[in-house]
Order: sequence, then structure tokens, then C-alpha cells
Amino acid sequence: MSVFKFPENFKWGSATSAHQVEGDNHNDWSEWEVSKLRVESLKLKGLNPDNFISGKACDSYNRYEEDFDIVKKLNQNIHRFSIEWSRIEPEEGKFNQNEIQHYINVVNALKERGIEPMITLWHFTNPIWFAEKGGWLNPDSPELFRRFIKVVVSALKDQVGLWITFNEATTVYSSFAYLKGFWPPQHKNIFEWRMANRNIVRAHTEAYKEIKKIYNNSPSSGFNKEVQPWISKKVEPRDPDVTSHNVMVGIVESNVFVPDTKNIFTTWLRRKYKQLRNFYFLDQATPYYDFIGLNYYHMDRRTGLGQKSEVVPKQDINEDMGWELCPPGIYNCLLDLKKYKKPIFITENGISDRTDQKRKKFIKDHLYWSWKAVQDGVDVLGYLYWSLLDNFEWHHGFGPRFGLVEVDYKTFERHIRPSAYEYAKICQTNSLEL
Ligand code: IFM
Repeated sequence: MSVFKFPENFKWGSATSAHQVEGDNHNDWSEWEVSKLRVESLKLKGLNPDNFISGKACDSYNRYEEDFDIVKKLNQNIHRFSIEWSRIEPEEGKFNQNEIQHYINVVNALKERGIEPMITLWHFTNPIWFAEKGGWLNPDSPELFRRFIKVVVSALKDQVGLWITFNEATTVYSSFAYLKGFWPPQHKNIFEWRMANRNIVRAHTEAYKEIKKIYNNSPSSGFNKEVQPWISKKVEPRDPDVTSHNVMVGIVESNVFVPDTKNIFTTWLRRKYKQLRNFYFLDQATPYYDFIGLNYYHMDRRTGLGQKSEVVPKQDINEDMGWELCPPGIYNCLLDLKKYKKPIFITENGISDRTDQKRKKFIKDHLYWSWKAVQDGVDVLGYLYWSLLDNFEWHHGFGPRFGLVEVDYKTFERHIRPSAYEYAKICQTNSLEL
């Protein structure tokens, strides 16, 4: 047996997002889930529309303390969750103090348990008023987003040092919502897709500057430097007027492993595709981010450009999602990100596995390849499994089961799966045994 040790201060955790776990959200997604168009199209496919309505989800809005007790029990020291914009600003310009207080309570509940909060400010859902104003096609969208995040970050700055502006905004969201048409607002328009991407990048940059300004004016907020010297050393100010070393602001994208082919031309095409898909946001937003969040799930044997790679042997398929798994692909993705010279968190990596037969091996294999990337000079700060809980998996509804913890959607009872205890051993020892 070999032991693979991770760097000192490596963070171990898991992630969720508001719409997927909280329940009772009222946003553009919850409206779409019950829309006639959506319900009819599910019925036509012979599916029960009820399984595709987020509803109470995992009821984590009310059960977050119970969830965080589990996080602690599983030896995790970081937890990623998202804030639901439609709760904070249900009507344009009107901010709900009770909901702001709710998220202060959530953060406090993590801190009391010694768990570092990592907060995503946008994870696929929009307030209804924002969607009605054109969503991410609206030229004012960056300013509307900046106004929202200013309220949230100002309220939470004393306890939080790790912020993510956008989750998978260009690698998943904009193409699903504006190009392929399977997420609300279900458009299929290449010009809109480009426009949404541009506005999102602008929104990120403005948000980054706003967050830095807030922390600049509040040097005692964010990370406690004695507790977190590892992180305060990593933050380099990007603007001459920004000196805050007490906060890190990152971008999360979902990168796929795109293997080469045996042919030089199609390999060139596939690398171009990868460049456009995986790195668009990072390239456009440079230098306005302090860390990169990598979500990694699978390889793309066949790209949108059509050529199929034959150089990688056939891998396991995650049937629920139709994904071809490929643990060494995470190594490849991490090495690709090295050129940005920024620290990296693996902000998501997971498998839908109801019977929990494959999850333990999945985690271990991906951790082995992540460890190898660290040996090869990639500055990886932590690993967060997706997801802490089974949850609402967007257009796939409640079918997929990604959780370390199984959720009974009728009683909301939580059952920790055996693989979660295996992962907990890794978190505790900061090392992997194979
Ligand atoms: O559930 C999603 C999450 O919202 C974003 N990243 C991928 C996960 C699994 O599909």
C-alpha cells in the first residue's frame, strides 16, 4: 500500500448550491419548472413532471445546521454553498434584511463548527425581475449584479474570505440557456450567447473590483491572518489601489478533458475547441481573479466539432449523466491551468451513484491524479466533492444522486453513505492510501 500526502493546510470539503438544496426558491428556474412548455415536453417524453420541480429540494434552508453537523462529522474543513439572489433582492432594488440575516446565520453556523465558508454569488438562477429585464442579455446586467453583490459582501465580509463570483457561467450556463436552448430562457441564438458571455465577464470584473474595494476599506475583515497565513500570502493585489490581502475572489468553470486524436489536423481542431470552451472566461477576465475554481467531471471524446478521439481507451460511463469518466483527465485539466499562475481549488468533482458502489473509487482515483498534479507544480489549495447531499440536478430533476449523503425527499432524512466515511478518513489524515 502507498500513502500520498497532500500539502500542509490543504482544504477538504464538499459543495452545494442554493436552488439545488434550499427549497422554496422563487426565481427564473422555479417558474420554468412549472411552465406549460416544460411540463408538456416532459409528459411527451413519458416523464413525471413532479420529479423535475425543485419544490422543497433538500429543505436545507431550514436544515443547514444538521447538514453542517454532518460536514464536521466527516472531518471537512471547508464548505462551498451559494447565495440565492432572488431571496436577497426579490424585487428590483429592494433588499430583504431577513434573508441577509439568514445567510449571516448560515455562515456563523459554519464558523462555529470550524469550517471555512466559500461562497458562490451566482449559481445558474436569476431573480424573476432580472430575467424579465432580459437577464444576461441586458447591457445593465453587470451593474445590477454589482449592486446585489455589494449588499451581500458588505454584510458577510467579517466572516468570509473566499468568494466565487460565477459558477460555470460560460462553460455550462450560457451555452445551455442561450445556444442549445435547454435551460431557461431556452434561446438558440449564437449572437445572444456571445452577448451573455460578454456581460457575464463584465459583471465578474466589476464584482471583483467591488469586493476588493469593500475589503480594502475593512482591513480586519475576511481571513484571520494568523489562522490563514497560507492564503493571505497567496493574494496579489491586481490594482495599484487594491491592497486587500484578506480576501480571495475566484471564478469557477467546468472544464472537460479533451484528448488528442492520432491525426495532427483534428488534434489541432480539438485543442482550439478546448481553448475556446475551457479558458474563455479566464482569458477574458485576466487579471481580475485571485484563484481558479476547477469543476471536473468527465472527458469529451467527441467535441462539438465532431472529431472523435481514439487515443484514450474506453472508460466507465456515468449512466445517469451520460458522462465518460476519466480520472487522469483531472491531471490534464490542472496542468492546463498552470499557465495562469494562480492557485486552484478543485471546487467540484463527483459522481451520480445511487447505490454508492463506485463513489469511493471515483474519489480516490481523482485524488491520486490531483496529488500527481501537485507533485508536478500545480498550486492546488483544496478539494471539494460535489455534492454534500443528493439534490435537484437541474434539467435532470431528482433522478441523479451525487451526494455523500443520501436524502429522502419525502421525509428529508439524511443518511451518510459508506463512501463518505472513506472520504472522511482522507480529510482527517490529509493523505490518500492506495
Ligand atoms: O449539479 C451540478 C452543479 O450545479 C454544477 N456543476 C455540475 C454539477 C453536476 O452536474
